[in-house]
Amino acid sequence: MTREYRHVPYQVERLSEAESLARGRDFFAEMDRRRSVRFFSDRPVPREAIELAIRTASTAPSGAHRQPWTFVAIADPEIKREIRSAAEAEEYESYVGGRMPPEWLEALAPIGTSWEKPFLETAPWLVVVFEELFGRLPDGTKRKNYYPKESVGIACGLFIAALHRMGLSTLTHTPSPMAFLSRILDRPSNEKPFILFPVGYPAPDATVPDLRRKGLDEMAIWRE
Ligand code: IYR
Repeated sequence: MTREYRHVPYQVERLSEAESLARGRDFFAEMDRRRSVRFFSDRPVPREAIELAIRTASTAPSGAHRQPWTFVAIADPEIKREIRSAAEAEEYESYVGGRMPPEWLEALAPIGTSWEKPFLETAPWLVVVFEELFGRLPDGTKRKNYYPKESVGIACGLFIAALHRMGLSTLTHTPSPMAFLSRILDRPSNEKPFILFPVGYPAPDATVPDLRRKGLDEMAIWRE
């Protein structure tokens, strides 16, 4: 049985070209100040900020509007400790135990990452995003999701932008492999850990690698 969504008028602001560009410039300037952060303050972050970021993330387009995501927000120090310990055990294997090939270690060397992840306890919140590989119908049978990886990826981008807008910092942390997150957070097998975001205000003395972003001419091709 197919049921169509009713169509309703699209009520969004219609802007002049000048206003449109002015907003675009402002937004770009603001987003261009965003950096991934590994040094967090322990200053508390209200739960509402996390709620707003999750709600912003959930405005992402998704394949067949299946919204294939779950956000687990953790402030409990006990769970954060457990996550840090499990993440560091995996990362130790990767960095020190030889699981990451030399080429990968070389690629990361300029960023200065290591198996140690103190931010997993310092940041007041950890938000683990799960990708829903397939859904369940009321009778328990599987219901296919479409483009879940792309959908969750877009949602994560919006999540990052929302946090930045609130003056909060995060990191797209992907301890590998991430199965321990399903176990610790008790998520079902149709959900796969996607990204672990530590969230907080940056430490007052936080530093970031002096990276440069690609210029427009290095990434855009025009066929006007
Ligand atoms: N998961 C590891 C390794 C790592 C991988 C990439 I690709 C990075 O850009 C950064 C780190 C870690 O989180 O340290």
